[in-house]
Amino acid sequence: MPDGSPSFTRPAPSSVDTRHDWSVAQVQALLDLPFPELMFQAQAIHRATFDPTEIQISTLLSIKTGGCPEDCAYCPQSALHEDGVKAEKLMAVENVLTEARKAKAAGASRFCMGAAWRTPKERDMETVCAMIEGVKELGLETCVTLGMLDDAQAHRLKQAGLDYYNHNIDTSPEYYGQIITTRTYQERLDTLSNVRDAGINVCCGGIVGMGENETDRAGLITALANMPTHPESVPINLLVRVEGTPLAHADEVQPLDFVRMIAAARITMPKSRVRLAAGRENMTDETQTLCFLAGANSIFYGERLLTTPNPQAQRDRALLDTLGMHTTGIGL
Ligand code: SAM
Ligand code: DTB
Ligand code: SF4
Repeated sequence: MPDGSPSFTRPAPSSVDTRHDWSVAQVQALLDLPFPELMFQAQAIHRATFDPTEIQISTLLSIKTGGCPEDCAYCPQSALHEDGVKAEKLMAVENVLTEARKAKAAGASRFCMGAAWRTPKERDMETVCAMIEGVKELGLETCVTLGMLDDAQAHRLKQAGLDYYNHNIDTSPEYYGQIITTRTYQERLDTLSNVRDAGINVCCGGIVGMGENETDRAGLITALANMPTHPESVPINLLVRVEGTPLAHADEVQPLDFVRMIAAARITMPKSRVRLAAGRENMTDETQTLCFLAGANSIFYGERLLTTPNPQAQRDRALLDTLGMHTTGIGL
């Protein structure tokens, strides 16, 4: 805390219990708590493990856009959906570094590079490793999301200096088959264990608003919370409904139901960074604030996610200022 800042109540970190044996019913019971009780529990845990006024910011860049062979129903980058996203080639390393410099100047602490691949090809791995090395040299944390990885690919990324790998389980094991048919849940878990075994931090979360029921929402949190090691970063995305994708007209999520998901992630994964990820463009400042109060302490920062808009940096700065919140590392 900077000098002169007000102090805030924080229980001792030792009081936080990290469990990996949640039942879906227990997580469901959390989601069903009276809202004030759920928020109190989430805040108590948040304050024991983190500074509740601090937020980590990551900037995303799509280094290879569109033309993806997978059929993820939510995704505008699948070649199987007619949504206007055109397939592009992998970006040149220098152009990626130019974007990373801009992100650093704007105050991001982590730079996340996403590619619309099922799995990276050999020659692409070389280019991506050069990007990771270059971004690291700028003093930013690195994250990539490239699809499925085998053991050797994970080790190669680690050698290049990769800090985080993002690979989401997206939804509950039961609902997964309604959303993706070209890649199994088990294949996702295998990639995650290859990443973990290579010593790379794991970024893994899911999406709310894909037509899943309440049990599926509890199932998503349970699957994340019961991983042998909790993911260091847990992105909770609100579906960005893109015209032309099969989920373009999915039912809207009630804002407080989304806040409940953030709180459940915070309570079950006390030491993880919970990210209020995609979907902020269509959220009020008040909903975002409730997400921060529920324990979200990371956001994507910058005008674009991968292919869809994210709030303007100025709006985010104004919101954080209003709330008296500050960012990790380099300030905004
Ligand atoms: N192709 C790689 C993969 O799927 O593993 C990496 C990129 S993919 C776009 C990364 C994640 O973005 C997906 O797993 C999904 O959780 C999220 N995502 C994609 N489209 C989204 C949307 N319309 N709304 C919210 N999240 C989305
Ligand atoms: C994650 O969980 N969300 C990000 C990131 N990881 C790669 C992606 C959100 C994508 C939203 C739709 C788009 O912009 O294409
Ligand atoms: Fe491809 Fe990833 Fe989009 Fe699925 S989420 S279609 S794998 S880019």
